[in-house]
Amino acid sequence: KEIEAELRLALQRDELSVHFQPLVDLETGRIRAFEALVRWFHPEKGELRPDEFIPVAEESGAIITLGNWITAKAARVAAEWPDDVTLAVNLSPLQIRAPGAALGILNALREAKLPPSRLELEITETTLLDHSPNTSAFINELAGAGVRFALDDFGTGYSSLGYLDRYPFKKIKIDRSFISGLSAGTTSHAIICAVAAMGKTLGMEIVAEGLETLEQVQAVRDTGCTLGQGWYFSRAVPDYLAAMLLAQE
Ligand code: G
Ligand code: G
Ligand code: G
Ligand code: MN
Ligand code: NA
Repeated sequence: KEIEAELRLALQRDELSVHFQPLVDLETGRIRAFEALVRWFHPEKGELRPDEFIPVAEESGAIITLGNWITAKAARVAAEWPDDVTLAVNLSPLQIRAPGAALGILNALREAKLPPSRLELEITETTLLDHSPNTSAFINELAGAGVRFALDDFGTGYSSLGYLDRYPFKKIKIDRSFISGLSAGTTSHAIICAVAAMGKTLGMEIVAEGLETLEQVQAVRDTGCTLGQGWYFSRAVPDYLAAMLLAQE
């Protein structure tokens, strides 16, 4: 309750910001996308992570306002990037099921002058579990407008392959829990190989998340993952640093 009221104030007081973490092409080393990750700089509590306030915002329904704000803010930043750099935004289950959700996102894109084809929405397996008709309507409406979809945190939920058939995912993001235990001969290694091979057959990009070391980068590249994300390349950084990373390319 308290944090809910504070969150509303925080939006007014401009305490929230959006940071950006690069997704790097494992062949060329070039930045292909940035994932928007929200941050809250609380005046007393310091930096609050999304895990601490996104669930609260979901319970109270504030996630709709917050989510639209994040998308709008990130889209204005991304509109300044080169045309071939994609913006990835995370979506909560509630955001997708809310009436008018798709329209809210399309409005944010229009105001930011970001073409829908440059937005990619990250959805987790857990979000899809509800089989809500609103969820399919949301995905189909935005996909029809050119927005792309990524299946986030893959491997941590039910990992139903039916989702890949039912929804137009262009990308699978392998959860970072598979990376931490990665070395040849492990189950994690075999799983990443299998997912990468499936992605290739289906024409999908496969992202390895949570890459922290050069060894991990080389290992996932050898398995056939096409993109990498993690602290090895960069943490999530403010918009001006993201622009600097792009300028160095
Ligand atoms: O950065 P990290 O601590 O940055 O993020 C923690 C979790 O919060 C991740 O699961 C991430 O998907 C989620 N998250 C980060 N930013 C957003 C956002 O803007 N919207 C939603 N719905 N989730 C977010
Ligand atoms: O759930 P999702 O994948 O959307 O959230 C991304 C989360 O992963 C964020 O909390 C982000 O800060 C975190 N993250 C990004 N790169 C790394 C990494 O290399 N190592 C670890 N431990 N966490 C990471
Ligand atoms: O040095 P710094 O902490 O800013 O960089 C963090 C990581 O980001 C380093 O691992 C570095 O290799 C990576 N990095 C810095 N600039 C670029 C860039 O222009 N392109 C890519 N792909 N990676 C970069
Ligand atoms: Mn994500
Ligand atoms: Na993820």
